[in-house]
Amino acid sequence: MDIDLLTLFPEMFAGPFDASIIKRARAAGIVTIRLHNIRDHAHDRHHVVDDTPYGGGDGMVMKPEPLFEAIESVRRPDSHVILLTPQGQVLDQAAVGRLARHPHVAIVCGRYEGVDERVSTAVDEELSIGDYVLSGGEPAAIVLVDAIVRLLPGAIGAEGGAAADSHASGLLEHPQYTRPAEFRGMKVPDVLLSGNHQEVHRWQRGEALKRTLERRPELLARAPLTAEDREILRGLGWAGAEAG
Ligand code: 6GU
Repeated sequence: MDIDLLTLFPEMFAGPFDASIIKRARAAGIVTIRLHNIRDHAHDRHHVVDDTPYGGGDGMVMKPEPLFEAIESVRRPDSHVILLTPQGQVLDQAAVGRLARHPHVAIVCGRYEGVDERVSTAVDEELSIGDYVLSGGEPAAIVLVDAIVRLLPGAIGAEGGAAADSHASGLLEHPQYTRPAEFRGMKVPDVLLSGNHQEVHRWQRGEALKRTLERRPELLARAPLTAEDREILRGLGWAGAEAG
């Protein structure tokens, strides 16, 4: 996959893209990440990329010309262009999975108090990473690139590793333990030491369901649930069996 990032602060990406899974995926040629400074597409003497808002109000707005030109400089017939803005649809794992299938993704990082509305006509999609305010789209781009890259074939060592993670199943993940079997009086559940794989699997599914019901019950409405899952959830006091 090719990823082009359009930003006023390319230096913000140096650390995150040079460590761990993204670093290895880049070294292995699984993903190519290119950084572009939007300011390079401002052609006035001072390379101005923002201006005051029509209608007044606080702060500055990103001008359309440098953004259009920056997008046009990376766009290909197979591109999917994303504008990161708090006004976008909220990212979830299903959207990440969809994005990971595009051969080329270009990501525009919004800044200041906003982006000229006409820029929405130059992109395919507007995304946010959650209902809170960041100073700009750059941290959101790091989140988005990480979530995409780990889904690319070969990016994670163990086959199917990414598929088993939290949210891939539509549920939160079951609790995890490693050695020692007892730590400061806290014991690893006996079933995990039993060696009975069927029992372990049943326990893990039950814990995933219980944890999701307790912490994120709204996820259950959209999670693919078996009849047995629904039976377990009813036993835990779930009221959504008929609705889901
Ligand atoms: Cl994409 N941008 C900004 N500025 N804030 C955000 C966001 C994006 N997603 C959540 N908050």
